[in-house]
Amino acid sequence: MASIDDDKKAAAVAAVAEVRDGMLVGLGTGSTAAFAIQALGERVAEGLQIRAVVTSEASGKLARELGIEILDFATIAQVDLTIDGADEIDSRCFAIKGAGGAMLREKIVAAASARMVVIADGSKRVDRIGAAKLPVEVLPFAIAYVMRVLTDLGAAPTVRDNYRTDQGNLVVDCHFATLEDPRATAATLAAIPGILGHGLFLDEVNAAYIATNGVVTRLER
Ligand code: ABF
Repeated sequence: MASIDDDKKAAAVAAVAEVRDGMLVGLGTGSTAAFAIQALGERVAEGLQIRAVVTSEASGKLARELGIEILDFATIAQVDLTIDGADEIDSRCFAIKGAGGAMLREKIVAAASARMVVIADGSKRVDRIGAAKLPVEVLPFAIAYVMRVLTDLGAAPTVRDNYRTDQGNLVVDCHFATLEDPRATAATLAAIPGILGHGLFLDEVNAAYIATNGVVTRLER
């Protein structure tokens, strides 16, 4: 029987097979994305010609160690293919991301990408997203106000302990009693001053590779 790590790796390798010479690739964050960076590094060592942008300092460090050329995303308007993990993914290719805290950069890189694929082991596959904590990135200046608004919305917010994002901001983990209308929730969160981003990915994900007991399934939007 395949382990969780075997499944993460299998999903990652399947997604990395989409990468072609000349592409600009977006690299996600987290342990599953790290398997993709590893697999991409192996292909680069074999001669694949690509360049990449990263969604976190940690992924940048790993990619550079593997010989992948990393560009400054601030100079990049469009990415060909982004490969990233998730905390939950459903059959609509709706995802909750951000347990790793990098969802703001992940959202920006995903939005800039012609194609974005999520990679995950089977534990992340759900009927409908909503059980996982929904993280939001908050400007420290606004934290007391944002916590009041999120509490009033019934989001049961908690500030992540001893944590700052790569941008120096706070992460607040939320849990809504229901996420029946994720688009409405996304719009509500996006409209709160001081919230800089959130982990609901509703239109960004084009496809997902999900591995369960060594068998990879592809969801296409
Ligand atoms: C990133 O890392 C995040 O969006 C997501 O929260 C997390 C998944 O981590 P892992 O692959 O380690 O479960 O993709």
